[in-house]
Amino acid sequence: MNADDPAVSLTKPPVAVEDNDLLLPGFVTERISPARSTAVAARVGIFLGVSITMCFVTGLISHWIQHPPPWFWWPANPVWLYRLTQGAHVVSGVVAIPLLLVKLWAVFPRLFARPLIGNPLRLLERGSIAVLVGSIIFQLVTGLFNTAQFYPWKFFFTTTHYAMAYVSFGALAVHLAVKLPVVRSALARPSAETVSAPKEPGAVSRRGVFVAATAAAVVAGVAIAGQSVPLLRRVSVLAPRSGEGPQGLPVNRTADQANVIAEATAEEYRLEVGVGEAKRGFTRAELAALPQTEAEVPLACVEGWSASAHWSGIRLRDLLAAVGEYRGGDVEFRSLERSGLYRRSVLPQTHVVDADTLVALRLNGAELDLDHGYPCRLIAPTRPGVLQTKWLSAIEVLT
Ligand SMILES: Nc1nc2c(c(=O)[nH]1)N[C@H]1C(S)=C(S)[C@@H](COP(=O)(O)O)O[C@H]1N2
Ligand SMILES: [Mo]
Repeated sequence: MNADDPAVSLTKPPVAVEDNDLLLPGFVTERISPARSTAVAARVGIFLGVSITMCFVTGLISHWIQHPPPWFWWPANPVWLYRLTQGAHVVSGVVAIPLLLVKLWAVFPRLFARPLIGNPLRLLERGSIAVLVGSIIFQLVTGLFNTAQFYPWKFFFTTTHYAMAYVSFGALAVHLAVKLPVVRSALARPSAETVSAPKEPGAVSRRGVFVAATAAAVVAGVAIAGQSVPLLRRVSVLAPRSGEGPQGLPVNRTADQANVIAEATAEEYRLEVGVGEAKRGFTRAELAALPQTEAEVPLACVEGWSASAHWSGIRLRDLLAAVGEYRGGDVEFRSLERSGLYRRSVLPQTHVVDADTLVALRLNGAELDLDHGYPCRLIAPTRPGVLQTKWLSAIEVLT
C-alpha cells in the first residue's frame, strides 16, 4: 500500500489519537480499524448511558419498595406499574450487555494510549473507566444470572447488586463529565465520522458497527422481554421463568420447598388477624364465607418475569374491619413458613386501603393451588412478587 493513498490515511489514522493529545504505540495504530472511532464510541455510549440510567432508576425504585426509606411513597395504582418498571429494569440491563461489548471494542485500542497515567485529570478518567467497566460487568452478569435464579457465588445477590449500582452509576457520572468535550465534538461531526466507509476491502465500517450494536441490543431485549410481554414469549430464549406453572402462573418456591404442606392443609389451620387490641382467628371456611371480591392483579417477580392473574378473595380492608377498627399504619403479613427470606412482608397504608388488595383464596377461577399459597395469600397491586406473601398465618396492624 501507498502511504499517499487517501484511502490508507483514512483507514490507518496517524499516531496521534483524534480525541486528545495522546499517543498510541505503533503496534496498536498499525491494526486499528477506523470503526473503532470516537464517533462509534460516543454514539453507542449514549445508548449505553440511557439504558444504564433506566436500569439504575428502575432498580432503585424496586429496592425502595422493598426497603422503604421514610420519605418514600409508591402508589397502588395503576396495578401494572411495578410490572412495567421491573420489566424495564431487566430489559434495559440485558440490552446494555451487547452495547457495553461494542463500546469496549470501540475504545479498546485507546486503553493503550500513552501516557498510561499522566496528569490528575487523566488519572481520574482512567480510574473511573476501570471502576465503571468492572462494576457494570458485575451488575449485568449478576443481574442476568439472577433472572435465571442461578447463583454461582457466595455473596447475597440483593445487597451486593444494590451497593454496586451506586458505584457504577457514580463512575458513569465521572466518566461522562470527563468525556463531555470529546462526546460533543464527536457528535458534531456526523458526516465525516459515521458516513466515511473504509476503502480497504473486508474492513468493517463505522456505520456497520453501529447498526450491528443496535441490532444486537434489540435481539437481546426481545430475548428477555417475553418474561413480561406474553406476545414475545415464544421468541424469548432468555426468559427462563415464563414457563407455565399450576393455574397458568410460574412458581418460585413450591409448598414442598417451603415445607408448609402439613400446616397449610391441617384441620386446625387459622389465619390470625390483629387490629390493635382486637384479635381473631379465621378458619379457611370462615374466610370463604366472608364477602368475596375479584381483582385482576399481575404477579411481577423482581427477577423480571410477570404474568396477569385473576384473583378472588377478601378485601384486606374488609377483613380488618371484621376484626376491629383500622386507624391507619403499616400491616404485617406472616407466612406458615418457618424459615426463608420471604416469610414476612410489610404493606404500607396506601396499599392496605386499596380496593384491589386482597387476601386471595382463588386464582384464575379455581381454589388457590398449594404452590400459589393455599389456604390464602396476600395480593396487592404494583408490588414486587417477593412481597406477595403466600401461605399466610397471621396479619397484624403495626402500631
Ligand atoms: N411465604 C412465601 N411467599 C412468597 C415467596 C416465598 O418464598 N415464601 N416467594 C415470593 C416470590 S419471590 C414471588 S415472585 C411470588 C410468586 O408467586 P407464585 O409462586 O404464586 O407465582 O411469591 C412470593 N411469595
Ligand atoms: Mo420473586
